[in-house]
This record gives sequence, structure tokens and C-alpha cells, in this order.
Amino acid sequence: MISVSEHRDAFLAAAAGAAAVAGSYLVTGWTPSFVVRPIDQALVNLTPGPIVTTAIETLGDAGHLIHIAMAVAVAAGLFAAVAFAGLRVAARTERRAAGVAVAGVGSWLLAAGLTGVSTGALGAALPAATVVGVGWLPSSATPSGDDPAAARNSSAVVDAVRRRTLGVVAGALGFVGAAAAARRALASGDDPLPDAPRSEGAAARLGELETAALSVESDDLHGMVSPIGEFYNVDIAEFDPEVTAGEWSLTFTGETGSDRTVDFDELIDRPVEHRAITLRCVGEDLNGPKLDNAVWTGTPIRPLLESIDPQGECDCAMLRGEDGYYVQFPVDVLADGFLAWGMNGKELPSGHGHPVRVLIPGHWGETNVKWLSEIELLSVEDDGYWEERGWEGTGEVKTVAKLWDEGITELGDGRIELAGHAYAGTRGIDRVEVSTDGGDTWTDADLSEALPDADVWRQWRHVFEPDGEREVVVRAVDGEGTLQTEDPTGSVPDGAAGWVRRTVG
Ligand SMILES: Nc1nc2c(c(=O)[nH]1)N[C@H]1C(S)=C(S)[C@@H](COP(=O)(O)O)O[C@H]1N2
Ligand SMILES: [Mo]
Repeated sequence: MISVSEHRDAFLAAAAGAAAVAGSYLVTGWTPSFVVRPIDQALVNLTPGPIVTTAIETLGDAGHLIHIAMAVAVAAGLFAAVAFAGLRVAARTERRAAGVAVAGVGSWLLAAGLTGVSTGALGAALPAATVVGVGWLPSSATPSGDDPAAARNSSAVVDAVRRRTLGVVAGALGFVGAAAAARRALASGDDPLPDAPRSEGAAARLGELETAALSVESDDLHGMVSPIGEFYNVDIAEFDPEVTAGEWSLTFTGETGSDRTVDFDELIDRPVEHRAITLRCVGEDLNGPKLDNAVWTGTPIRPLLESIDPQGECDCAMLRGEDGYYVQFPVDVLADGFLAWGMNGKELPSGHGHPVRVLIPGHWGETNVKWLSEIELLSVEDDGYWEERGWEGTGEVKTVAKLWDEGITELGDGRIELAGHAYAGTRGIDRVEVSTDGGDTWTDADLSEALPDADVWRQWRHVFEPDGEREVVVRAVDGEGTLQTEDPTGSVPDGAAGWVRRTVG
């Protein structure tokens, strides 16, 4: 039999659990010290690969929300269990302090154990202990069946107890809301990113790209450069690793003539370049939004690679990031790569691999390892994280011409402007062709000026006068004269192909 007071305790404990998670979030924000993170990571690791792949394909971003929601629920449940124990101890000993101690110390141990961060754990422990301390009532204050005096007033007492309990739970939920709001306010007040070391030339490159850009009617369309906050993001982990420039180093290991470790100061001392490089994710839909371009500040990998004398039968390397990500591809592809510490003139933001990531010209996004920590020269080929999950995304990108939703604009004089970006990796884009009659006739679109960069997208624009509904089709021809593949395929396993078709008018 569950007694009334056990019901009450379960209710209070659930509120304490929610308050503990909110308190942790308030103190740590969306960082590795947040108690939800290790639980989320465990859930992701425990989920079999095929399910992860299917979830990404069918649910997209909703898949992330689902596993975060599950992790939040598990975390709240664990803290609720600790708070429940605290309330029971208080009831058994008739001492509020004993319950507060169990809930407080227990939550602190749980949070510190999960995250390894002791001060941040106070954020979880204090709210949980407070709910237990304020919510618990001694048995003299609660109705009891065998006390005739209490039974006489019992309905008044029950009401008082109920009011008290609801008040505490409402207070806890109010705290959850306030913590989330306070966090958001703190985050929006964050300082803008500082300039990247040795980024002086980046502003000139950004200006050059702006000059090369087409002018288009739509305000919501990126020009030649994607702003840092709008550049797409693909991460295997829900939380970015926190690595300072001072802590960072890159180690070359495995089949080398001599191993080598490079630290941040040494890296930024090397010859600096500011390259425009476009990234596209192999997992995106044909006309999906995971295609962006930035000016990156960094240094070429080739001289570093030559200095370690790569050996090994497969001429291949495994790159690893601080988040546990890994990807393998040929050494001669790596040799054309770039180690970047700056993005659009600013320090590389944490979401894009702070402090150092690799950029591999012309290959799918997954080769561009963020938070890069190790390059291991292998003797035998091995699968990377995504290849273990069925993808074949380490090769060269396919040619694509996008017709963005935001790129379809009515001009007011009856005409319609169509605009987008086209990308073919290091092959470059020679031209973009547009058909407004379902593919019968084709016209060359206007293109942004060609740039010296080896691996950068081009903007395209085409204005036409619709007479009723039209099927618009867009296709690109790469710098080698090869027409974009017409037959549509999905993104699995090696990237979406086909011509983008839209009904307009
Ligand atoms: N360490 C690490 N590097 C990574 C990933 C990751 O999850 N972890 N995702 C890869 C994938 S699939 C893509 S498409 C690009 C995306 O880079 P972005 O998030 O800077 O746009 O990073 C690649 N590098
Ligand atoms: Mo990707």
C-alpha cells in the first residue's frame, strides 16, 4: 500500500528532480558540465548504428530533440530518486535536516559523478535540497488515521498540506522556467567572438568575396559568405568539446618516420593563408540547406605532413576529434588540406571546432574534422564513424545547383527571380542552366564572379516572366565540362544526386 505521504513525497521528488536539472543548466549552460550531457552521450552510444542512421534520415533534427528529451527525463528521474530518498529519511528520523542532507549531498554526488565537475554540481544540489527542505512536513503537521484530535481537523489539515505541496511544486516549476530564461539571457549577452590570431588579411578576402557576389532581390539569401551564426552544423555529440588554445595540440602518430606534436602557438606561427572553402554534408537532401561557405584562416597541412615522413601500406590516415569523432581517407587527399583556426576573420567558434579544425578541399563535409587532436597514419584501411554506419562520405562531392526556398522572389513587375548556389568542389562551377518549361529548353543563369579559390561555390540568378504555373529545373556544369547527374538518388550512402525541380508561379 502506498500511503498519502508517499504520494506527496513522489510529487515533491519529481519537482526536486526537475529543479535539479534546471539548476545545473543555469550554472553550466549547454556545456559538457551540464548533467544531461553524459546521459545523452550514453543514450547515443547505446543506440545501435542502424537506428542512429535511420533516425537521422527520417527524423532529421527531430531525432536530436527526441534523444535530448529522453536524456533530460532520465536525468530528472535520477535526481527525483535521490530527493525521494531524502524525504523518506526525513520522515523516518523526523528530522528535516537529515532529509535535506541526503537530498543535497546525494544530488551533489550524482551531479559531480556524472560530469566530473564539483562546483557546477552545486547548481543541481541546491535546488533539490531546497525543495526537500521546504516541502517536507513533520508527521505532527500531517493527518494521521489513529490520532483522534488530528482526525477531527483532518480536512482542514489536508487542505493546508495540499496547499503547501502545490506551492512548493509551483515554486520548483517556476524556478525551472526562470533558470531557462536566465540562461538564454546570459547566452545572448555573450561577447562577440574575438578576431582570430593573424587574421589581418581575412577582411580583404571577405571584401573580395562580397565584390564577386551577385546582387539578388531576396534579403534572406546568403551571398558568397555564410555568416558564422548561420553556417550549418553537423555534430555526432550534442555538446561541443571545450578545448582552449592553450590546451590544444595535434599529434601525428602511427606509421610515421618520426612522431610529432604541434601546439597552438607553433601552428599559428606557420605560413598563414585565408581561403574561401565551401562545405556540404553528404547526409543532406538534394535541395537541403547543409551547404555553406566561409573564409578560413589557417595553414596548409602538406609541409607538416612531409616533416613526419608518412609511411604505412595503405597510404591512408585516421583523423580524430576531441568529441570522439574519427574519419579515414587517403594521405594525398589530406596533404591538400588546411588547418584552420579562424572563420570569417574571427576565432573558430566552438560549434565549428574551436580551436582548430581541418578543411579538406572538394570532399564531403564529414572529412573536415573539428576539434582536431590526432592524425594517425595507418598501415591498413579502417572505417570512420559514418562509414561504420553505412555511409560512403569520404570521397569528392557531387555537383549540385540549389534553388533555395528564399531564392524565389516575385519582383513586383510580374517577373520572378530565381536564385541559389552551385557547388562542385575543386572541379569548380563553369555554368548553371535554368529551364522554366520542365527541361525542354535551357538558359544560362547569371553567375557570381569566378574566384581564385579552389573549392568555393558560385551564386546563380535567373529572372523570368511566368505565364501561369511553370516547372523550373536547375542544373550545373562543372569546371571539367561535366553536366550534373539527372537521375535522382537519396543521400545514402554517398550523397544526393539529381536536378532540383520546383513548381513556380
Ligand atoms: N569532430 C567532429 N568533426 C566533424 C563532425 C563531428 O561530428 N565531429 N561532423 C562532420 C560532418 S558530418 C560535417 S558535414 C562537418 C560539418 O561542419 P560544420 O558543423 O562546421 O558545418 O563537420 C564534420 N566534422
Ligand atoms: Mo556531414
